[in-house]
Amino acid sequence: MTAPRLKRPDTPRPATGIVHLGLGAFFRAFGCSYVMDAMAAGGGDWGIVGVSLRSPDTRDALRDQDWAYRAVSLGADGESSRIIDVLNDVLVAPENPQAVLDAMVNEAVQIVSLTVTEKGYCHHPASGKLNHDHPDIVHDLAHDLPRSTIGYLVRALKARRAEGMRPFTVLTCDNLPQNGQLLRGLVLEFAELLDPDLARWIATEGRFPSTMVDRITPATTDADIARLSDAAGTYDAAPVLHEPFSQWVVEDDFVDDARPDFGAAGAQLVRDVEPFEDMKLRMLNGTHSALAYTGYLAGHETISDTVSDPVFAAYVRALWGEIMPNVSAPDGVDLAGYADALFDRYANQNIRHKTWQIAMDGSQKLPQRMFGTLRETYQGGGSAPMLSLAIAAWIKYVGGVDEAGAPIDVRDPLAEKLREVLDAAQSPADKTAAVLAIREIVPADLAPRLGDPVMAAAQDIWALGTRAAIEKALG
Ligand code: CS2
Repeated sequence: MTAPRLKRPDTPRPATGIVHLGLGAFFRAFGCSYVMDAMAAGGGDWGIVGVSLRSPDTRDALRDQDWAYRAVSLGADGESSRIIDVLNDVLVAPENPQAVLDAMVNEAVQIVSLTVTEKGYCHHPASGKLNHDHPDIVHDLAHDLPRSTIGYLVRALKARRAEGMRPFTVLTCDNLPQNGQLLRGLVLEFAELLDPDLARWIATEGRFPSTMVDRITPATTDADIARLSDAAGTYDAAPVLHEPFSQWVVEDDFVDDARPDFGAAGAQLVRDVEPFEDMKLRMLNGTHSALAYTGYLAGHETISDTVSDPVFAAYVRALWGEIMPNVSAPDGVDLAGYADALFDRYANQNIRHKTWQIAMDGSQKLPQRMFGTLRETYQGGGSAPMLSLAIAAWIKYVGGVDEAGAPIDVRDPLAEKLREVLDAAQSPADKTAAVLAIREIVPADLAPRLGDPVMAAAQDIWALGTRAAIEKALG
């Protein structure tokens, strides 16, 4: 018998106050849940219109449930779930870009939040500047109906200005350093090309708070959907699964101070997010990426499988040993305790977070996850053999062939370019040199310093295999 469809609870629906760009599992497991709690505690009309920038899948799955879905918290010793009902609609941008702009140009919408992943910013990861050659940026400068996130933000702000409206606050929730400031710079660069007066208006009236977001959210599988439907007795076509832990640190700088009561929902509202972001990007995301490449190559499917292997458990501790000396702890945070808590989160066997999922888009992720630590380590006269190994593992991974000779499904906007330079080089040393020479990824000041240690690590990985190379490096 098929289970009946999950129904939206019969509670009053808040009017829309937020448009969210990039409605993936992460925001549905994280931001939607904060907004729901904030409205429960502090009221306000902060219903959300979600926008999928590419595929119609989420819209198609949620439509017959009136946009409600189940969020399941997977603890190490049990799970709990609740229904999230803050979405009022889901739009699919490529199907109807005008509808997305109309939603953003609604005066009741005071916040446009986004989780569009690193590559959604259409910037050069090494410099933080807008990539003027990006096909979507080229398109969006020439057409009124955009394709890129930056295009949507600027065109919508332009229309609001023309209508005499206040701008919305742009609330980025992606794992990028000083994400608000970065996005502000990209939006202003694009606006300047379109209309310098508009750029000036955005610069003075617009607000782009930075945020640090943290909740591990593995992709939902068909098996998860089936299991959860059986357990609940109702069929949810798009549940989200997440760890119990959650942290949101938000710079409290919103247009006209208009925002949900995020504080009542457990978010930290602060003046300066940078120390939190820096700690999280380096200690969590940096080790996540390191474990993703090395773990995948060693045949581990998930992060929890990886850290249950004693070699990798020691490896991640050694990585924190390299990373922590250059992290300044935010007020009241003990970095060693933070690392211990991260280890427990990684070890949670109920979270099946695939190494392959985290390995995606490395060219866009590694700069902010690892390069800052490396630069500061070298400046202090130190060395970083564990991070060098992670970079060598990434180089092996993007070569597209695993240690057993099987192909790897590499997902990265620069996958083709990486594969090309790697196929043209023969030895591990040459392959390393070829990748470190790609300036879009590796800045000129860092490449020469990385050369020797990453080449040495690559030689070990190619000769011994990744796991044995780690054992050797651990000594
Ligand atoms: C992960 C992040 O996929 C990835 O690159 O490192 O999604 C990570 O799980 C989150 O940032 C945790 O907050």
